[in-house]
Amino acid sequence: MATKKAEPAVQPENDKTVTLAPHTEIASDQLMTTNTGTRINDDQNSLKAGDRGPSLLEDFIFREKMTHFDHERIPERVVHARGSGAHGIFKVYEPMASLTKAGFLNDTEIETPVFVRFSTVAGSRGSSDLARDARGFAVKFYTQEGNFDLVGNNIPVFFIQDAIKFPDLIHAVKPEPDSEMPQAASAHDTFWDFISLMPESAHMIMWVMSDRALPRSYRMMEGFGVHTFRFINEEGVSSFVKFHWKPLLGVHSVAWDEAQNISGKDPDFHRRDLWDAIESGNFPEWELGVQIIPEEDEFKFEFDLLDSTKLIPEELVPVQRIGKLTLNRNPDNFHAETEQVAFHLGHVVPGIDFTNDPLLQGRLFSYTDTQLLRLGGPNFQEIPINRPIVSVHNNQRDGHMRQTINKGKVSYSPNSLGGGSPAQAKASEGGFTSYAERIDAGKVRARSKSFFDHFSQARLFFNSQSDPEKNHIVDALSFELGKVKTVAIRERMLGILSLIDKGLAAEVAFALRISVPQDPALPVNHSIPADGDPADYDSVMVEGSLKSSDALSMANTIKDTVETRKIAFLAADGVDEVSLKTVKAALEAEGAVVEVIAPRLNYIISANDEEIYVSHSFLTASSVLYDAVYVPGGTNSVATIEAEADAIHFLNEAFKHCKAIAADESAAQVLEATYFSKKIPSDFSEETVLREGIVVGGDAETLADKFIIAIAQHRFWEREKPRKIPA
Ligand code: HDE
Repeated sequence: MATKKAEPAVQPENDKTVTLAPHTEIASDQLMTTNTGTRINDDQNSLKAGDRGPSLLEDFIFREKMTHFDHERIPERVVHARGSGAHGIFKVYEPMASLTKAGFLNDTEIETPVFVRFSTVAGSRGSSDLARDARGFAVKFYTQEGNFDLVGNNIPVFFIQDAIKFPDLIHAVKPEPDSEMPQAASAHDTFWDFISLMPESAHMIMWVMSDRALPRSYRMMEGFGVHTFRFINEEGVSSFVKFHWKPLLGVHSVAWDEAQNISGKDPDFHRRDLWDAIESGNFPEWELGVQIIPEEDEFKFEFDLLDSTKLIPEELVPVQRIGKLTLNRNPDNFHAETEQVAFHLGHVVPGIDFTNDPLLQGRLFSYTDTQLLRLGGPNFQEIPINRPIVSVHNNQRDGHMRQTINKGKVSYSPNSLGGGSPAQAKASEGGFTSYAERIDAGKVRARSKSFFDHFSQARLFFNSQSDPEKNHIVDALSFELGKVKTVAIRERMLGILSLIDKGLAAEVAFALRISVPQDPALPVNHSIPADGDPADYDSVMVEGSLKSSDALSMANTIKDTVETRKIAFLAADGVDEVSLKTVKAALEAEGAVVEVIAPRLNYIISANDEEIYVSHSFLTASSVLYDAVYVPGGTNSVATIEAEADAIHFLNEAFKHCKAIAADESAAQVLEATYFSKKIPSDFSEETVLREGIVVGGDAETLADKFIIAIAQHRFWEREKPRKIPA
């Protein structure tokens, strides 16, 4: 579990952060200089002829400052522009030698430094964290054998099967090119036009319409390498491998209405959450999981291992947890680190290799190519955050902004003048050798028929969801297609949905008030070659033998901890100290974060005349920024809170978003003033608390215990059914 450290937060060092230190500038107690080190006497006034001007071209101090400012921006990433990064370490549990020779997966003593960047995909750099979207989960391991990048997402499958469709997919989802609307949203015509013509996206669509696309926190989402990769051991034996990240806090989401509100109240919600957790010593942790498939089992599955629209159900191949990632240090500078970090699937180390997944193969080209534009030239690997922790020796030279001073005359190989250096590394010396997969094939532009089952895993995912999760998918599709203006696109999508699940299609059709096409033909994949026969591109209908998989539902996630959950206490002057402090202490002992919210900022005075710190007034706080809410007792405090419209709204909204709610016995009247007063259960047995998520009364310790059980459940989705809360 994440460890809670005493303040102040430490910024742990590792082999990578040590190499960053010489590049780090600290201005404290220093005099101001130009970029050439000349001390600056006046940074307030430009050089002028007379105190009323004009300005003089001679002013090298002004010119340097302004020129640098004029050139501050670099192109944002074409996708995944909005992101947040953190440093950390990775440690393997047991040597993995039987599967891979990768050093960092074999030495249990080594703490491999990592830099991780989380991101949304579609929005631009300044967009909200809470968009309905996949999340990027990119990890750079600075290993003793060079950098290994695991550039994954929080969803284990992808929209398309062949990289050549990626520009089309992204053009469709990005804001429409004439109006540049909508920002960071897939709910528009061009996206659904494309999707409705691409049946291969059906599985991914189920995931992005599910709660997975609305994480509560980056710290509470899974990560996936998506493609099948290869492990290679010392004997050269290869196994297929799928990579997973399993968060130790469980996988949790927010509600869609909540997400939209958070986008207004705090568009940096995920960035702030990650930053604050690390600053306060609540280091986020994930276990690295692998699914291993022996080479000889390549064709044993109902789907193709090279098809990135398919996952391997954990029931078929269990996930072995092989090591732990801990994020323990925030970056010092967003631009230098998070913005300039350059990930690429081609950054591999001996022991890890690629497969022929056509999506993976295309990505191997795209990532370096995009860095050349984004970071301005071929020397981006020399930017401190991108440098490996091992030394670099080759004959690549020059280019814009070259940092390395390569000594000597020789920059070619073979050479005799340099004594043959740098010499190629034998495999026994750690030289990378590609897996000698046998290929014997004609050169064709084609897609394998083994990729044409587009629906069985979309159905598996839908069938695996709990009822509330299914409802959320229906609501999400109704919302997204409701924003689509072209009726024909909505109808085409209903055709696709009915091939996944007829009930799902019927519910979305009901919301849109159009009818589901009866027995729709299996959709043709419309990206067919000009001379192709459409019949050759039909989807095939496969009834997968696995009907449901527990690992796919977030309802089955970890629900036994309240660590790092944010709990709002609504209080005012006259608050009863025992009822506030006892519950606060109990929650904090379990690792939760408590914030007191009051009508005015700074402090309240308790019934015993003690000042109690207030984190937010109702002006700057909102229930959507908290996981649960508690109203402590105290006659005057309760009367003030009951009369405070913002407090009642806070509670109504918390109820609407299915959060745990608690009130001291004497504060019960505050809950009576809410829209959900009729839903307050009269008994508070553990069973009721687990079902309803509302706790009122009892002594403060018992109340705290029950409240903790409720918060750990995360959400009480059953409450959504009546939809009676007008908050
Ligand atoms: Fe990416 N992707 N991608 N992608 N991707 C980029 O590279 C691309 C795909 C992912 O935090 C770009 O440096 C193609 C799958 C992450 O810096 C670009 C295809 C997965 C990040 C690119 C895919 C990802 C990127 C843009 C289809 C999950 C952010 C900026 C073949 C496994 C990394 C950049 C960061 C970023 C291309 C599909 C994950 C353009 C061509 C599948 C996490 O190179």
